Amino acid sequence: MAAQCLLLLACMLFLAPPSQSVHIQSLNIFKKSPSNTSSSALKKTNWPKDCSEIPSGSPSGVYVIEPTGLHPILVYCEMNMMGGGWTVIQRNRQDTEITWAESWLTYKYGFGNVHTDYWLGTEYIHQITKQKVYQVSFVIWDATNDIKFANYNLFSLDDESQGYRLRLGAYSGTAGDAMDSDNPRKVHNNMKFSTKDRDQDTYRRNCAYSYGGGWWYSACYSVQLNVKGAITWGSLCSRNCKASAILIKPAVYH
Ligand SMILES: [Ca+2]
Repeated sequence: MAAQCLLLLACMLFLAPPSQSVHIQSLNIFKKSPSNTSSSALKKTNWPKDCSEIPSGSPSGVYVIEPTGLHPILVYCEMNMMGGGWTVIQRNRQDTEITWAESWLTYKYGFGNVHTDYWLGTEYIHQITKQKVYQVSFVIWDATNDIKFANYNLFSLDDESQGYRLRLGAYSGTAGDAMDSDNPRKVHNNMKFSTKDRDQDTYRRNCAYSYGGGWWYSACYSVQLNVKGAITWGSLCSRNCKASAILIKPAVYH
């Protein structure tokens, strides 16, 4: 199992475009002889558990992290904006090449290109948010390409048996509190995740089938970021936002 994970990681690194580097905190793992792939050897490498464990001052880019209980995964770390240390779990652009209309299983383990537009994986997001108490920042580039923020001081996903239900804390920011609407038909906080092949929304029909991408639908949405060419954030931009990103890092308590 460990050897397979290492091989997968090596392949992912190999496939990264040469112009876009992958930052490796420790190369010790690759200095072992090929035959020495026992789990004890691999466990000596301590990858960051999320991007907040990467030293401040490091550049934004693609890094290897290993959340507790998971194999190493590639993720984009935002190290400049808002104090840095943010793990990027979603990124999309209006002219994205991916359709976002994927199955439950594809959403579970992630898809897209970690250098451009991608979904990290619902299961991986859940596993990361199990480690500590996390906050989230939804970053929205509106129809005029102005950058807006919606921050929630708590963020977690329940496990798969609970439908990856979304848990958000208190809002602050400039984009508007569109994830936590008073309208039960448009709310996203406390909703289960739905995809075209797994309807867990509160609508009599299937929101994900109708609107494409997987999301925490109710009946159906005021926010939809996982969609091709129709990114929506409440009244800020409706199907014409330029781009989005969802960033998480451990909540700071003073
Ligand atoms: Ca339904």
